[in-house]
Amino acid sequence: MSLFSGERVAVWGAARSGVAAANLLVSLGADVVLSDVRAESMTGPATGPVPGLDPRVDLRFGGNVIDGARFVVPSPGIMPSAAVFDAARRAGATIVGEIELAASVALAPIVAITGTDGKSTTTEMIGAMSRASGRPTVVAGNIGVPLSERVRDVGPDGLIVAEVSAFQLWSCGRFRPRVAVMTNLAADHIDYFGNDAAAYAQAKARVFVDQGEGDTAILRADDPGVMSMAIPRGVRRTTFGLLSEADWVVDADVIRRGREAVLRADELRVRGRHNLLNAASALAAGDALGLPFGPMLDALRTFEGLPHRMQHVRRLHGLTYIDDSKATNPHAARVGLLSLSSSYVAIVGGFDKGLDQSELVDELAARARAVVLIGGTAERTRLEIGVRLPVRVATTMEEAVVVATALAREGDAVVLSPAASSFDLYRDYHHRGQAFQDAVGQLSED
Ligand code: UMA
Repeated sequence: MSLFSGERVAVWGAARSGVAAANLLVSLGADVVLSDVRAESMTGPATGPVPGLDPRVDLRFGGNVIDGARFVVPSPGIMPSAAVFDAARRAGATIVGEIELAASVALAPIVAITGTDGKSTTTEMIGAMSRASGRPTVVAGNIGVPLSERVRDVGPDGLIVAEVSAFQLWSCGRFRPRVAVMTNLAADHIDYFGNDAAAYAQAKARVFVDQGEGDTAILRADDPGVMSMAIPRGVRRTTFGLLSEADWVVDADVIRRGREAVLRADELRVRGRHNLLNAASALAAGDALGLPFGPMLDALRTFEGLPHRMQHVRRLHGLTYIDDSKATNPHAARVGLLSLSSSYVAIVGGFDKGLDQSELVDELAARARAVVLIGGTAERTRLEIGVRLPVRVATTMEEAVVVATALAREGDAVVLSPAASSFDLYRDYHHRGQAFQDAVGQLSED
């Protein structure tokens, strides 16, 4: 019987995670109230206010409610500083993270992938390796499909590959993945954590806290922030990265396990050293999970990369258009730009999370032909770049693409490399990437 059977549970946020959590809880016999700060009139479809919601859920709008609940499951988009958390604690309710809830009913082992950059690619790589080995596989979590929605789709012979974000981890009381991968730790989302970078790092490190005997922690060897995270006694530590003493070493153009070369960069369809690092951590995870080596390598060799992650969009008049909308922080944007072999014009900007962009600006100054700025970070970035290279400001994506095209020279790439969240102008990074691809599609052949 589940911990939640017969209990009153409040779920906050009636979007993807909240609906999936509410449905799962109802199926476990909980009495569920789902609430959202939105006004009811802002939801819409004729099918009902929240599509896909179990009719047994008590749905409320206009604020997040506790309403006598013993447990509260918040959506990841709700900031830890929200006053309603204090109210819940005062009322004696226990906060349960959505992934913690999902994991509590999982029959298959969970591999959790977190870190600042490369989470989604590594998650999809592990998913592909698991499928290639014939194992029933679920890929879910921050990647877009809530874990609560998919967690019961595989039995004990399967594997659950979960991308987990700091937004999802901080609220977890107990979450024990069989294998946890920490891709890296760079500055991101500090606004969400009340401008406290340590709180962000602590939320990430939460992925290891409940691990124990028989579990594995996969750590980026050349990232001091990752290597200083506390790993519980009995957990096997496996390292990957650019250091020769790592268990899985990424050299200039090859992944080695100790001294033995296992995969060359030119065998992969995805480019750049960051993708070799993603592949090395995926191999380390697959190995820890007992996946067979041959299918793992086959899956990596045919892996096409993710939409909106250095995605090749079009070639036109000697220019290559690339969509890196998924680069939602300066670190990820810089890594994408570093993987380009040509000169480029970058379209940069979005919602300002207040992150340090100095390394990105140095890369732009060193190698970009010009920069086109959009969104909330535009003015700050313009000041930081100064007179080091040509800078234009655009108000729409269409304008940004036209201006970037005019500034580029034959052989250049034109890259959407936002280095910021999309929330000021777009629903999410998919929506922003699609806007870029549509604008590129509208450029005339003549
Ligand atoms: N809301 C409240 N109270 C509040 C604030 C918001 O009720 O105080 C309501 C909003 O009105 C809205 C709902 O909560 O209806 C939004 O919830 P949400 O933002 O958690 O959105 P979901 O659709 O549930 O999406 C979440 C993740 N979103 C965030 O972390 C912001 C998705 O990650 C994830 O794919 C999805 O769950 C499924 O697991 C997106 C993301 O941007 C991709 N993640 C960040 C990132 O990758 O950088 C962490």
